[in-house]
Amino acid sequence: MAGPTRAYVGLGANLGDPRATLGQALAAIAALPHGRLVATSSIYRTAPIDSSGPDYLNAVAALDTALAPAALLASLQAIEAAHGRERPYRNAPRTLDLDLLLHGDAVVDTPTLTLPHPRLHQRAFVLLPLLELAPLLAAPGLGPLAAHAAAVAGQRIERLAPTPHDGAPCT
Ligand code: PH2
Ligand code: MG
Ligand code: MG
Repeated sequence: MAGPTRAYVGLGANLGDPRATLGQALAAIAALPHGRLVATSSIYRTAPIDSSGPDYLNAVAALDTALAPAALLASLQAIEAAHGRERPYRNAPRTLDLDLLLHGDAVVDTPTLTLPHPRLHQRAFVLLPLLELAPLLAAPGLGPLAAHAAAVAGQRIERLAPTPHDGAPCT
């Protein structure tokens, strides 16, 4: 049987208490069945892109999972819902957004899931935390992700110092 697959999840929040929410979301991801949380990026403060409201806090998590992409997406959406995520309109400010960015080398194009995430290389708030975790990472159709960093250099993003409450429950 094939081993687990390395997947990357983008986390974002700009309503409520984003830092607390991201911490709780990472704990919920770490508790998902059939896998383990491998690493979490720093938390970044970022300007809203095609969105409104306060600055976002963003981060990326790496996990090894035996869940198929659709099952992992459903698990992430359940965590979003548990944090009061509402979807009044596209790119509305949100209490918690969990985006499946990559699932190994999977290429998926269905109405509910596109892999790699179609905008991951265009958004500093995804690309830079991802490169912090995996500087040499390449993605299907995109090649080495570091090659895309120059194109997002104009987007405002600030890496925040860890607080005592941050903690990557990694083993
Ligand atoms: N998410 C969006 C739209 N715009 N901007 C920032 N800075 N961070 C996000 O997570 C974000 C966004 C849609 O999911
Ligand atoms: Mg998103
Ligand atoms: Mg989303």
